Amino acid sequence: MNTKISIPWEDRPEGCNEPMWRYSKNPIIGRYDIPVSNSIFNSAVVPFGDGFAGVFRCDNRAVQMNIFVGFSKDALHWDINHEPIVFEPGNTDMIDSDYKYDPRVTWIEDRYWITWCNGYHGPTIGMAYTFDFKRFYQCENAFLPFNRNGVLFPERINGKYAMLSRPSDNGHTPFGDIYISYSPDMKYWGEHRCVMKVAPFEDSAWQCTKIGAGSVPIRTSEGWLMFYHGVITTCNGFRYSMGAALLDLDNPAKVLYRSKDYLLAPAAPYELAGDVPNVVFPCAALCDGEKVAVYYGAADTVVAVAFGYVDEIINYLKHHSL
Ligand code: BMA
Repeated sequence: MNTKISIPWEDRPEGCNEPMWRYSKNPIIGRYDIPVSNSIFNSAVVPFGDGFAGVFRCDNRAVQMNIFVGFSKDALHWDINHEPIVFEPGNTDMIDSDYKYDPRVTWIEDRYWITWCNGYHGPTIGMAYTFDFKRFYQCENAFLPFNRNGVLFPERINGKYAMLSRPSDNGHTPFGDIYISYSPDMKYWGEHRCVMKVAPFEDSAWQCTKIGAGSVPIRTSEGWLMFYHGVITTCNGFRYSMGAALLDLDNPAKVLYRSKDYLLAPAAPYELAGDVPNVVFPCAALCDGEKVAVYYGAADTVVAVAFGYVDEIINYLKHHSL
């Protein structure tokens, strides 16, 4: 956990008893915030220099999905480049990429790593690194197709890099559980283990169709705190909500606690209406050790933020766990 940074924050609104609450000025990024965009959503931010950098999913007006870099002083007001990221070869030959979406970013050891859903004969996990958010080096895809929601841990675990992911299909995937994989070098991944499965409908229906890792896990004294999305299939299609899990620090395949009650579900107008209604899709979290700001895509159209206190969220998980 980074204890020096000043993260975006707004106190809990009066009368609110929820474990997390929305920023009053949501959405922080609008769908047309850059000239080419149809929508800007499911995006990731990290502390960078004396401010913040982000990797944003922007679908253009041909609805081609790509990732763009942006910078901010306060992590709320963003300047997003008008052109998508151009990659150079990293640890392999340049890989085809029919599309790129749903980025995550984390600092590991000496550089920032970006993972995203990469179109290579179907969706799989693309990877790249950058030192400066100016030059980007695309590496081997982590897995075979089909896979989505690849999220790296911010440090090695027992000497190896670790990534969560969600094996899927080539379409809108009516199933999906969260797995963990390990790598000695960020290129070859193995030791795949199941971490969490969907919940039984009768126990926690909001996450009974599929689940996927959301934010880069945050190290706390009690475990890795990770925000994830859970999906229910309704008569109008999928509904995406946000929960959290606390994973064992030494063996993150072991779930200590996991949301039975969701932390945030579509309810605000910008979550209910958009290109895909009823979507809350977390992709990043900024944490100062005490407070957390979670960045999520809303209705596949805009970017929004929700706040909470780490100890309250962990406490809530303990008392509302599956
Ligand atoms: C998933 C991905 C996400 C999207 C979600 C809801 O399969 O495509 O990018 O937010 O569906 O449409």
